[in-house]
Amino acid sequence: MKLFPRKLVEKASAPERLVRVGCPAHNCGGRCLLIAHVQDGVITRLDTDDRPDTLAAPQLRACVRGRAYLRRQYHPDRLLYPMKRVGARGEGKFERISWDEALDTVAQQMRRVKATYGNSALFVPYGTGSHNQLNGSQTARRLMNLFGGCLGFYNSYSWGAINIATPYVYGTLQTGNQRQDWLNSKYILMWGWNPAEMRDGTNSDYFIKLARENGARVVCIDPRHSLSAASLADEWVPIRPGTDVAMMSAMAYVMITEELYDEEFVRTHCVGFDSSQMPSEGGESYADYVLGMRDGTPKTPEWAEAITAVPRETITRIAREYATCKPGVLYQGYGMQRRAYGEQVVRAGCVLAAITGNVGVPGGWASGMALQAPDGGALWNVFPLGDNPVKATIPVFLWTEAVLRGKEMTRADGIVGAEKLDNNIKLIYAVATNTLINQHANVNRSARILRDENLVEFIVVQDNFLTPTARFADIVLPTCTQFEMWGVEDCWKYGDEVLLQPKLVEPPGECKSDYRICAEIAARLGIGDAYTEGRDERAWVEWMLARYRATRFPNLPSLDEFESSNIGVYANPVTQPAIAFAAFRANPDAHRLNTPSGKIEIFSQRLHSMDNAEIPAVPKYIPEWESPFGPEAQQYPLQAVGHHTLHRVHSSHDNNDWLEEAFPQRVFINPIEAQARGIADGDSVKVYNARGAIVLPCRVTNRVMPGVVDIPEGAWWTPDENGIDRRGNINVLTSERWTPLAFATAQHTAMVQVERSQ
Ligand SMILES: Nc1nc2c(c(=O)[nH]1)N[C@H]1C(S)=C(S)[C@@H](COP(=O)(O)OP(=O)(O)OC[C@H]3O[C@@H](n4cnc5c(=O)[nH]c(N)nc54)[C@H](O)[C@@H]3O)O[C@H]1N2
Ligand SMILES: Nc1nc2c(c(=O)[nH]1)N[C@H]1C(S)=C(S)[C@@H](COP(=O)(O)OP(=O)(O)OC[C@H]3O[C@@H](n4cnc5c(=O)[nH]c(N)nc54)[C@H](O)[C@@H]3O)O[C@H]1N2
Ligand code: SF4
Ligand SMILES: [Mo]
Repeated sequence: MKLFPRKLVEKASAPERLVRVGCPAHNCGGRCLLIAHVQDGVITRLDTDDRPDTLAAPQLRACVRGRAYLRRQYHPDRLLYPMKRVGARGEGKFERISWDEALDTVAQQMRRVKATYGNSALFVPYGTGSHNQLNGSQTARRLMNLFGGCLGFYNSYSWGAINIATPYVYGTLQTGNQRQDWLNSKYILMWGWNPAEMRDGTNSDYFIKLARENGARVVCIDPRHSLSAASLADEWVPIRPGTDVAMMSAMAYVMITEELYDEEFVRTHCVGFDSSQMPSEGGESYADYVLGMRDGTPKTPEWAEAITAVPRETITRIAREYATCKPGVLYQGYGMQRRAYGEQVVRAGCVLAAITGNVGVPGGWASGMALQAPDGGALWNVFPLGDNPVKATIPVFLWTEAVLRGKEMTRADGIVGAEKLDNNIKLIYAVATNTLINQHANVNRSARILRDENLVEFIVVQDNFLTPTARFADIVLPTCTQFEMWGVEDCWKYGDEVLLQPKLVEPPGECKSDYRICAEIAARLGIGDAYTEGRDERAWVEWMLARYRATRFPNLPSLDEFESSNIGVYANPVTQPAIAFAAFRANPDAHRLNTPSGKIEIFSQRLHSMDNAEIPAVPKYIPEWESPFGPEAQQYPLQAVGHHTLHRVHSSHDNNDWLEEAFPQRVFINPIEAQARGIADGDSVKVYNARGAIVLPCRVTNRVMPGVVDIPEGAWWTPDENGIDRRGNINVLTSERWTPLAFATAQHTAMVQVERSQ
């Protein structure tokens, strides 16, 4: 297959077909509509949504990644046939084999590991490469469950701390209003939130734009002058990474001392704000913490300035604005909870929303996880996974621990569903994931662990490309893109749509869909009929449409109707945006929250009884374990953050040449730091710490604050002969240490040094 400059079809023998399809979204934060031009079995062009645009059901306009997808679809490096490893593990040497040999080997290894160790030694890692329900890691999960189960995991790399911390305050993750309601807001704090670059539901940036046109003032708090700060905000407030809780505490200090908080709402709907409403003796109330009654440190704007690098006047002004310019939204991005004490920033943001009385009102926002009211929005898994007979689950971020010392892991290591693990991970079936190497923390460590064949004995990887993870496979299986098979999808986090992803073209080489591969392995394991239930991919799509119809979309068209009308997407229009906690606000006694007190828990008795200084009962600023304030800053004085870039969906599209041209992989560094190191714009620089080193070009710019460097996450790890990564993968520098309460990733907490490189 040749790569095309513009037109793939020289002389068309059939008329062009225009098909509205869901974008092969991967885990990109959005769900959009594309118009695929199909001619002679080839997709020649991708356009975006052309349907009428309304506030209740806006167009699902595609981003650059969707529009540039053909460079991935028709990439010359697509995997075309199954391969087996011939060199050492991780060396990347493979040899073509037949599908029969590949699938027989996988089935035989699954049987062997099950017989030797038991089902709990099998593992399907977190993998978000495909969300079209019939492609992706869920297909392997169904296979494992029918085979007697495998070690499970809970939580995600995305929302690790926020998923666990939010319910401690609100008893639920459904804390978000439907986004049309943002138009009722007067003040919007985009706190570590960058929806112009990282899609957080298609159209979130658009709704913010409309809210601003409607008169809302928008402030962006981020160490980077992100595209959101540039294009959506009235003001950018740079803040030192990992210190947001200090600023939030100081804002609370201003609100308390100037009596700007909503006293009535706090009295009727919250517990633990001050000593008059503590659930038990002995605990420290939030006001006591903020005023420094016990530790002798009032959390004043002056105190916070020294920590956050935000001027005290700015902190004071923003506190006053947010407390008085109501209703207001404090939207928390997820980057700042992927950090050392990520739980604290989530709870501190929720507390500010609560004490300003912005909960349960139109134009307000409760903060926290913010799954969409009234029912949580996305369904995530419509394809039935079945029950996993193995009940033990690990926190997703601790999979390397389960490889090294699974048998020693207990509830103290975050094990849920059982008291302890009875196995180490021995077989990994990795589908649609780059988390074995690229996306997990501390790449050099993961590589060392995976190279050891005494630890994980067999690794199979299913992907479109020979990714850094696939290079560690014993067997590599080539799979379809979502244009080459049937699928269906609903929204990512926000939105009320179902998108059809019909098969448009034949796959190249010998690629098969993930569903087909798993079905063929199931047949070899004697569970083929149980796996397919007699359905092919198209029949499963009909089945899943029926499930959507039965749950959130009663008027959803049938598959035939979808196809004959060529609509591509069905939307539930949002004319009356749902407001989270509206009923609780109106009558807190009749509509108690699902917390122990039934109220908003500013102080958590459950956390208090854990008696752990790293898990305080009220949200506190805790200096991070790697920070500019610790001894490590002597050697590694810069904080490294890694934003989700327009170039990629994590590591997907790293090899897309159009996107690389638009958003080249570079480390962003402030002129002050560059000058001090003799670095000029465009220089090749080395970024390093004790865990490893990367070399990549730099961009010297004021758009990142001094003391911080930004290395967009997701670049493919490409080590040279000295083990130095030449592409710029931030995870070479990140740490495998997890957060104390959620056992979640803290990948954004990393100190580094930068120098010029040859
Ligand atoms: N283009 C694109 N969009 C995506 C994705 C993608 O890969 N590419 N991935 C999707 C997925 S799976 C997810 S989970 C989400 C992730 O969404 P997020 O986690 O919210 O995205 P990030 O870019 O990591 O972080 C958002 C912003 O937080 C800032 N930030 C980092 N540390 C701090 C801090 O300590 N304090 C403050 N105030 N700000 C900080 C970063 O500079 C960045 O601008 O994005 C989704 N959308
Ligand atoms: N340092 C740092 N690390 C991070 C993050 C961060 O912010 N900073 N973000 C984290 C977050 S939020 C997330 S969600 C994870 C994401 O981590 P992953 O879930 O690993 O996501 P991707 O890197 O996109 O890898 C998905 C893989 O699936 C493949 N793929 C695409 N379509 C298909 C298909 O149909 N079938 C199969 N079999 N394969 C397919 C792609 O080629 C790609 O290799 O990364 C996490 N890692
Ligand atoms: S946001 Fe996601 S679904 Fe939308 S066009 Fe971009 S890649 Fe596709
Ligand atoms: Mo994510």
